[in-house]
Amino acid sequence: MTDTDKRYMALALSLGRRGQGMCWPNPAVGCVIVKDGRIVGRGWTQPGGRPHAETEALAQAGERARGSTAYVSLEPCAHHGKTPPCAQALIDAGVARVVSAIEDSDPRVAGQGFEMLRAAGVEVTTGVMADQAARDHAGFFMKTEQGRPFVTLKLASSFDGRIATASGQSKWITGPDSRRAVHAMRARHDAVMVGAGTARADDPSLTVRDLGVGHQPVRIVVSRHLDIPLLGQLARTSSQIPVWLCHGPSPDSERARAWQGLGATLIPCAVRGHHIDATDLLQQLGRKGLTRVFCEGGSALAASLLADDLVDELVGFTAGLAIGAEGLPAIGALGLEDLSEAPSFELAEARPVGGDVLQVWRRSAR
Ligand code: AOF
Ligand code: ZN
Repeated sequence: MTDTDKRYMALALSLGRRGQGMCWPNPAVGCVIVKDGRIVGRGWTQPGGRPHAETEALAQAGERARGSTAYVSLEPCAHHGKTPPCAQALIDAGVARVVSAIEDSDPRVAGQGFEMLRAAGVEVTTGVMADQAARDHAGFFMKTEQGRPFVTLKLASSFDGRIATASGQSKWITGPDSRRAVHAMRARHDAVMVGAGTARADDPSLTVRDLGVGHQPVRIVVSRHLDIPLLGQLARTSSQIPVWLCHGPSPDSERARAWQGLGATLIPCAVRGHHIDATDLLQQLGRKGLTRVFCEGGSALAASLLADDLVDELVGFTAGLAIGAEGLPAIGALGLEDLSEAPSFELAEARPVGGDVLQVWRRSAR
């Protein structure tokens, strides 16, 4: 592995990230083809997951792929799926060397892509920038290995961790720069998810706005009783941008019919205690193909996810406001008896955003 390999892999990884939020159920892969020190092809997984990154890059490279090196941010696929295997396409194009970041966790591939290439006499180097690739593909790996999407929990709160005043005022705790950053984060996720309390209190549209982004994530509301306003922003836009409603057993049939009439997808989930079972909820979303979910609260849903150890990343936008104990806490009761039971995270990033502070915390290895 050389510095040149790392440089081209960094480019392949950044191309791959362009597809995040759009390629599910497939991973967002990037590919760069280099011939005699020049880039002759670039590609990334296309919306909906196909064509794959290698197909795109090979098409651009054409004849120049012969004798080239292909940098791919994931192992090239080996299976005959909806498209022929990328490993075979690389072989057929005469690629001399393949540099890959990390093995594919899909059991149909899992090392067989590398084997196929080696058997055909292609030189294979693996593990280049594997840590970054593991982070970029974390959603896809989580879905194939654990059946659930990667979960980012975003909280926008006051300095003292409150998301609303006692009277329920919750809009604009954090500033416009934070809101723009949130929209950019939404765009890189397959779905944005909130609890019913938040849907009722804030009437959010949960869309990506003002960024020139055409793609919109799925909007998910978790509501045991489907108790979500039928005249709000979500209902108004549900025929254009998908709304999925995760509900408990035997919901109110009139509400269910009304939402179905508006084009929403209803997803029945198991219930534990008074709430939707967070583990079952995420398994259902994994079955639907989601790889990356951006949860924006509220406090009950955040607590259910944390209590079941289902939060992979925390994103906090903190404003210089103090709301006090009568305000609504960002995270509901977790029922901890000892500090050692507290879900814990490691700091990955901290920086000012406008007048607020952004923190990103990643789940500690456990
Ligand atoms: C690649 N390059 O850009 C992607 C890959 O349903 P299919 O046939 O499209 O196959 C999906 C699988 O292909 C997916 O589970 C993962 O293993 C791999 N994704 N592979 O070589 C790509 N997106
Ligand atoms: Zn492929």
